[in-house]
Amino acid sequence: MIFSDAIFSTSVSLGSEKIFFDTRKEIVFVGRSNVGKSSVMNALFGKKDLVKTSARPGKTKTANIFEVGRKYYFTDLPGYGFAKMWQQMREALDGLVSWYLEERKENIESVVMLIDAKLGPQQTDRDMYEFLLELGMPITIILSKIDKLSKSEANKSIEFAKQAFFGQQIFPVSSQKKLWLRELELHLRDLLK
Ligand SMILES: Nc1nc2c(ncn2[C@@H]2O[C@H](COP(=O)(O)OP(=O)(O)OP(=O)(O)O)[C@@H](O)[C@H]2O)c(=O)[nH]1
Ligand SMILES: [Mg+2]
Repeated sequence: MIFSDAIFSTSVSLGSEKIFFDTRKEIVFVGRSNVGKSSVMNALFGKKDLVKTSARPGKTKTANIFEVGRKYYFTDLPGYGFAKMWQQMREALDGLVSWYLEERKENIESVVMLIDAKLGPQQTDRDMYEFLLELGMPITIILSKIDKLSKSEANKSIEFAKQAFFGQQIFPVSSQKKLWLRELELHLRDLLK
């Protein structure tokens, strides 16, 4: 399905200038470590493991950029807010995320921010959200792993997110059970027009 012509393009670490002269439109994925960023990208690409995932938080340590249809970039950023991560590593990864977003600001059509549907927004999510608003970034909210919730719990989670992220578009999805991905796809296609 979907953005099935995605291919890996490159990885970027803090300070690397690799793609910053490229004006292609871009969608970036952010969220707490282990929230399911890489999984949702695989689901959108219709691939099993083009984007590396892991049950162990902190898998993604560079900005991993994928080219879609030779026209767009979809970028997987390292997760934030993983408490047990070595402090210095955590600061470096947070630095990479904020630096990357600022550098690519002009090209980014939306920052897709994933929130764990069951956990709801945490303080680190609120901090990231404030940062994105300050940068003036267009934002899309995903409630991830919606398969873990009953229908009524899912509705509650959606209502809560609507208040926490007032005015933003919110997409509940399950990468694992392939639920509601079509709505997200259409939204992203619309942004990339
Ligand atoms: N139940 C359920 N589990 C999921 C879903 N999506 C991802 N997971 C699981 O959550 C874990 C983390 O998924 P990743 O996609 O690697 O998360 P990430 O946000 O990229 O994590 P970092 O790279 O560490 O920041 C894996 O064990 C996945 O199998 C989902 O839709 N439902
Ligand atoms: Mg990841």
